[in-house]
Amino acid sequence: MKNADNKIDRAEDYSAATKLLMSWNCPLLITHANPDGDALGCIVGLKTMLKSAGRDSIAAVYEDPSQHQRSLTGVDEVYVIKGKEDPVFSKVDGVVVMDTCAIAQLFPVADWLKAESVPRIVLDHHSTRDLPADLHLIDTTASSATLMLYRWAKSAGWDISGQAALSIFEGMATDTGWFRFSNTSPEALRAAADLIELGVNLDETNQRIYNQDPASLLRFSAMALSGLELHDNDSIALLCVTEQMTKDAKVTPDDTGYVVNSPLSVASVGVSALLVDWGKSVIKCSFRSKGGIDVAKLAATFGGGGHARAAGARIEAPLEEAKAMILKCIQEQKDTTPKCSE
Ligand SMILES: [Mn+2]
Repeated sequence: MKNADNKIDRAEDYSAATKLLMSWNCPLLITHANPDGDALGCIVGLKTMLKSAGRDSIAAVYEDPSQHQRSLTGVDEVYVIKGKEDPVFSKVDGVVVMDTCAIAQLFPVADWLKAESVPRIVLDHHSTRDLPADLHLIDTTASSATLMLYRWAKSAGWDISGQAALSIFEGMATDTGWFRFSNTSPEALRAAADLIELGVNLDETNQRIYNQDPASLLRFSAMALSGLELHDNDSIALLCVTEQMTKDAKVTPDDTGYVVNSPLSVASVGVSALLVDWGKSVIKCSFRSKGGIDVAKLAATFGGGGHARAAGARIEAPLEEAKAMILKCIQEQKDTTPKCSE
């Protein structure tokens, strides 16, 4: 098994991946913990296409999907791996890891992947990579992992209609902020147009994914924002959330992530960090940036990973200590960022 470069997605790489995947009887399709629309779109989309091709596979996550995640197509049917001793590990003969290549994001499957020499394919568009694989499909310029899955499907000749089209579309749309973020490429828009021709209903999909939040999320948001800290002339936003707040607002841990985006709607805010304190001195951090600060670098400082504008990490430290470390790291990175418009 080997580690990967920044771009491995020539036509022959996709054919080799298809050949390897088709040599397995029952692949396990997995993604990062706390999966977003792109992650879930990958595992559900690939499972659907393999099913159409008459092949078995198991698409799996590590926690019961939240209500928000369940608004995505097919997520109700994904298997939930319950810990390191889950019987699924003895059933599968290959693994496809999608939308991540960071071991830290694969808990609780990480230990099994490290211990077993089960063959594996990685399909990813992130720049953080420490998971060795037999075959990597990597394109850090791809707007989403589902766009890479679309390329793979085209190369393999899989049936992309129906639910597969919807899964791939949902992944592409959510990872690009409904085709608004800077990662929206002409290729992503062309693929989206193809998927609409294949039956994706734009308005239905938009209504189903957005503006469907329960009132509890708004209450949680109000709690989280009440503790907002703004530093360095309102350019750095820090939000802290505790387990108790999620209980008081009656939201699930998976529902906590989205508040990190709120501060970015403020003109002066360039970077936003959300720290979720689950007790036992483990702080789950989400970082978002408008582009001036590379939050993938920031997350990597703490053993995490992600993109330049969206990343995450787990820090083992008390909340106040974690907060101070993050603030210091952001300030240090800011100092070395070339100034263009100030
Ligand atoms: Mn993604």
